Amino acid sequence: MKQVVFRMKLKPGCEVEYRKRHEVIWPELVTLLKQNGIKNYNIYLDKETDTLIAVQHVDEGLVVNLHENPLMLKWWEHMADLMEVNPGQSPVVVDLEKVFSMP
Ligand code: RM4
Repeated sequence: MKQVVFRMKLKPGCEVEYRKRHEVIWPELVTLLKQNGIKNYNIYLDKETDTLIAVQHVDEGLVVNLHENPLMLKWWEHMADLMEVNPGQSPVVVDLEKVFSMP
């Protein structure tokens, strides 16, 4: 299991809707994420910069590329109006590096 941390960008003024859509996240998407080794998945918002920080625990043995998965693509399309996205509507993701850790 490894911790994966990355940032995404929310469009200004989209916090409420972003929260709403995640409060009713599609159960089938949760299943898909878990089946692909993702758990303890939390997303935090820096309101000052509209930056989303995602923290996941990932079972490396289970992770496959979800960029081709139809359900993942459908969710990204669903969220695209709220976020900074790539041409294919996946969110722009910047991996973050750990610079300090205290067990
Ligand atoms: C985020 C973004 C991520 C997805 C989570 C569930 O807004 O779309 O890619 O993994 O939702």
